[in-house]
Formats: sequence, C-alpha cells, structure tokens
Amino acid sequence: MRKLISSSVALLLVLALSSCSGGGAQKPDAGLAGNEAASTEITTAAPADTQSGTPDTTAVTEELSNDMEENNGVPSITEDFSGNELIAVKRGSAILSVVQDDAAKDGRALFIEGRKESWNGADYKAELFRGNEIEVKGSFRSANKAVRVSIQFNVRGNTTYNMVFAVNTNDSSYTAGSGKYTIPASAEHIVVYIESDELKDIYCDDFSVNVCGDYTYYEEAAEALFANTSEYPSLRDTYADLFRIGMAVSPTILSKPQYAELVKAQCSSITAENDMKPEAILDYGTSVSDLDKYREAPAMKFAHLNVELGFAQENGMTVRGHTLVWHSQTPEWLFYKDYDKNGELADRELMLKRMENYIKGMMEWTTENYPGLISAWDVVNEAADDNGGMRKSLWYQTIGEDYIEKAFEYARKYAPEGAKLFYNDYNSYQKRKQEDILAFLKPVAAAGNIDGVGMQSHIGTYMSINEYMVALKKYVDELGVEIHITELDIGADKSDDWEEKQGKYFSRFMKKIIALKNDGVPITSLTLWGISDSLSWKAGDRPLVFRDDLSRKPAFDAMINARAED
Ligand code: 9MR
Repeated sequence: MRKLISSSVALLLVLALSSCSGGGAQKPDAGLAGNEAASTEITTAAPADTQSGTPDTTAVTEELSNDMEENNGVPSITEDFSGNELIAVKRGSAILSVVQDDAAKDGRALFIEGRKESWNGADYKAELFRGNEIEVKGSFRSANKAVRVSIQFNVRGNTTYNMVFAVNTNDSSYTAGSGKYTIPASAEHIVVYIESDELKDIYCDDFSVNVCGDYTYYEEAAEALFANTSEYPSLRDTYADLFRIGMAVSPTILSKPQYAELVKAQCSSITAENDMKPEAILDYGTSVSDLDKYREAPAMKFAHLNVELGFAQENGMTVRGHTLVWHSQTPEWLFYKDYDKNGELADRELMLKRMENYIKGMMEWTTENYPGLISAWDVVNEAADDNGGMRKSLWYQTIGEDYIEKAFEYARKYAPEGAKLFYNDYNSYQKRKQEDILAFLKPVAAAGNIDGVGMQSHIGTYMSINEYMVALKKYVDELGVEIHITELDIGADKSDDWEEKQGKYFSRFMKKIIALKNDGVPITSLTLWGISDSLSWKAGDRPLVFRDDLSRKPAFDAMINARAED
C-alpha cells in the first residue's frame, strides 16, 4: 500500500514495503506547514543562470509510473546499464552513452563525457519521491578525485542544490557510495544528479534511487506556507546597545515580502551573500573589448548592487562590503596579461595596478551612490591556507606575499571616512590557523591599515566555545582591532533532538559573546549567514535560526533570551 497526499491533504493508502535499509516511520506531512526537515545546500558550483532549466516532470511521471506498477506502487530507479535504454538524461553539456567497460560489474557502464562545468553530468528525475526519504546508491570510476551525487529542487521558488553523497574515485576501478536524503513535501522539479568538481569523464555502474520506509505519494507539491513573523522579538532591538545584527541576503530573498519583512525586523546590517564579490562585479566582455583601455583597470559593473544596497539604505541599515580580494569567486582571467587564460599570467606590477583600480572602483562607486552605507569592507578574505601558511592563490602567485599588505594599503587610500577595513576568514579560531593569520596581519596593523578581524564562524555544535573566545580576544590583544562575527551558522548534529541541542549551543555561544562584550572586548557586529535552513549554503547541517517556513527555531529564542541574563 502507499499513501497519497495532494496539496489539499487528501490521502489514501499506506504502504508497508520498505526498500531502503534503515528506513523508519516517515513524517508524511513534513512540509505541509513548510516545516520540512530538509537538508539542502546551495552549492557554489553552478551559477543560477547556467543550471539546467526546469526538468520535464511529465516524462518522469510516465517513466516512474511504469516502474511503480512493478513495485507495488513505490517509485524506484534502478540502472545497471545492461540494456541500451537510459533513464538518465544529460545535464548541461554532458554526453551520455552506455559503453563496454571491463572494470564494470557486468562489463557495461554509463559513460559521461563532454563536461564543461562541474555541475554537468547525468540527471535522474525524481518527482515521485517528493516528501520521502530516499537512499541513492552508485558506483563510479573517474580520473577526477571525487564524484558527487547531488539533489536539486525548488521550494518557494528558490532552487536548492545539496550533496547526497560523494566518493573518492580512481581511474581503474569502481568505488561504491550511498547516501540518504529527505526530500521536502513542498519540493518541485526534483532531480538527483551525478557531478564532479573536476571536468574529466565519469563512468557509473549500478545506480539506484529507492524509498526508505513507507512510501507517501504527494500528487503535487504541498503548499509551502510561511509562519507569521510579525510578532517575533527583534534581534536588532535586543542587541542594539551591544552590536549590529546582520544577515546575508540575496536579491531573490529581498524580492519576497515574507523574507524581506523578517530581515527588516531583525537586522541593522546586511551582507550581500554573493553580489559584491569580484565575479559579480568584473566585466569580462568590456575588459577584453579594449585592452589598451582596460588592461590595468578591468571593467566593472555595479547596477545589480542597487537591489541590496537600496534595500539597506531605505531601511536604515548598514552594509558589510564582502569581499574585495579573494581566491574564490574571482574570475581566473583577471590574473592573465591579456585576460586570456591561455596566455601568460600578469606580472606583479600589472596585478598591483589591477588590484588598486578594482578597490578604487568599488570604493568610489559605493561612496558616490550610497555615501556612508558601507560600514566595513572585507578587504582580504580567506588568505590563510588550511594546511598552514598563506594560501598560494593567484593573488599570491602573481604579486607575492605582500599582496595582503598592498590590498589594505589601497583600501585605506580609497576608503571613505568611517568605513572600517577587515580581514575575514573561516576556522580562524583554530590555533595554528590563527598563528598564520596573525603573522601576516601584523605588518598590516603596524601600518595602521586594518581596523577589524572578521571571524566567519561557520561552526558546529562540536566546536569548543572556550577555544573560540580565547582566539577572538587574542586578535584584539595582538592586533588592536575590533571583531565582527561575519558569517555565523552553527551546524546541528543528526540526533532526534537536534533543534534543542543546537538551541542550547546558540545560548552558550551568545552568552559568552555578550560576556566578552560586557568586559570591553570590541565586538561590534554579528551577522548570520542566511535566513532559513534550506536556503543556507550548508543547508544539510540546518545551521540557521529560522526553519524554512520562517518559524523560529530554539536557536532564535536562545539568541533573544541570552540577553535576558546579562
Ligand atoms: O553563501 C555563499 C554561497 O551562496 C556561494 O555559493 C559561495 C561560493 O563560494 O559563497 C558562500 O559564501 C561564502 C563567503 O562568501 C565566504 N566565506 C564562506 C561562505 C560559505 O561558503
């Protein structure tokens, strides 16, 4: 038997068949009130405009319906590639075929070639699995270091991408992997797909998607309702006498009244989650159109910034300018002499000019159009290498190890009065990483060119709060700077009472922050990296303070209540 749920909650049958090991009782109405236990992640891999468009859900319904008839009404995708028919369809530029492959179990495998972007690969349409926990399995061989199986779907008009599992691959033999994932009942256009960060070919054998536990059939996506947030206490007001409260936002978020109202009520600061990064600002077409004009000063585009900066201005908020000099989300062409990745890297002098002109351009445009709005700039982001020392980024390779000093020197030169200059990094509470950061920031501090350290704080309930607080204070003591907590999210564990545990952790974390502030440690801003769990870049860890329907998690109440006792 199976259970049918349409958006009006008409239901039929419940099914006993469990095709996924470890499957337990389901939450059939998860998501009807928008309170999905979703675990989604917006990956960095695919710019929104290059993701494959809306999947053809009619086709999947037919394909899977046939399969369901043979499987007591439970959808199931199983491909061993023994025939020539494929359930998989190409994703992006990938080309799919079934090939003979001696390394494969039955000598045949799916071959994925022609991949031009990391998200290119093979799609499996998975609409009928809506609202259910699924288990995905597959075996892969590839010269890429790893192959990932991910899921994509839309909820409330936002597309989310999340990893289901990844396997480390090698070119000679197959490596099997599997992962489970609970798809929200309000999800639409659901696709499970094979991808890889590297672009080499991928072989896949024995791919399957099965339901864990009892199957519930959702005829259509459950309506994704929002909670009424208008009566919530305000973080902005609660912390007004201590520090600013911010959130990372995007134009999509701000275009939806429910999100925008919440941001207005809760925040005194925002950070553009992606729009102020070099890849959003630099204009390749114009830069290469006239090399004589743009060689030293790459062309820049700003119009899109009006959404986020305009919103902040209208609502009396400040903005953290994130970020100027970063190894990531900075187009590679910027580092080549003629902006041509097949040509020579630019030399130090040329890159210094480009860096200076880029920083100047950002400061000038924002000051002219939004005077006084940007309260802080993340001048350099993530320059410390996870394995120690400085990251050998293209900035480092082209300019040398004083590129950080230079970036701050230029930032100071062009920053308007009052705009603070920050270094921003993740895991910056870890001892070894902190030593590296302090080492390269000391000359910057000595030159008087840095005002603050941003502790990103993508953490989890495993982290030692004490270690974090000691590190925070050390930045202040050794560099004479102020502190912004710039990207706070606290991943939850997988236990049944994860929300309560996470709430308690938020409570302990915030109480310590408040205590430090009350002791005179200059913590001047705290920004949450997003609004609701499914929209977080780390959605699988459900790290934020609002659920997807914007109902408040214990973490939100913990942030409010932490002030009651100080
Ligand atoms: O949240 C951002 C996500 O939407 C982007 O895809 C990703 C790309 O790198 O960047 C995320 O934000 C990062 C921030 O800019 C710097 N610190 C780490 C954040 C999470 O990856």
